[in-house]
Amino acid sequence: MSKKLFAILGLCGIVVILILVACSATSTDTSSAPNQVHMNATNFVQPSITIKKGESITLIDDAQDSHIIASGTWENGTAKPQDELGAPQVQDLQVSGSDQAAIGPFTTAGTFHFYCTVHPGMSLTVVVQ
Ligand SMILES: [Cu+2]
Repeated sequence: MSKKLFAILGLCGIVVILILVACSATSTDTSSAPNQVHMNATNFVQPSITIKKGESITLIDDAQDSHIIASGTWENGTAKPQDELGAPQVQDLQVSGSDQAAIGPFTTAGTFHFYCTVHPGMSLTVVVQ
């Protein structure tokens, strides 16, 4: 009798664990929005990101310092503003400390460049596939 009871309790435990695992997996999926690029005080945390056609990117400022993003890149310490055909044209997109901003959607496949006008060398390459 008590063995049966233990078996039933054990099965219930397994079912509960399976439900918890399934729920946590689902909530992880929804909480991690895709195409995030984090920024620290002076730079993009990653130099490039690859996305699919039609998607946007979200810039997230983890520091207190503001960034001003524009189309173009840094070349040997010199800012090179450049609007690229097929890319969203960004001019003076300000991202304040602990804030975020989106760029996109990117509707054309290609390789596009953005930079921060405040911080020399702060460049981001977006590859759209
Ligand atoms: Cu910056």
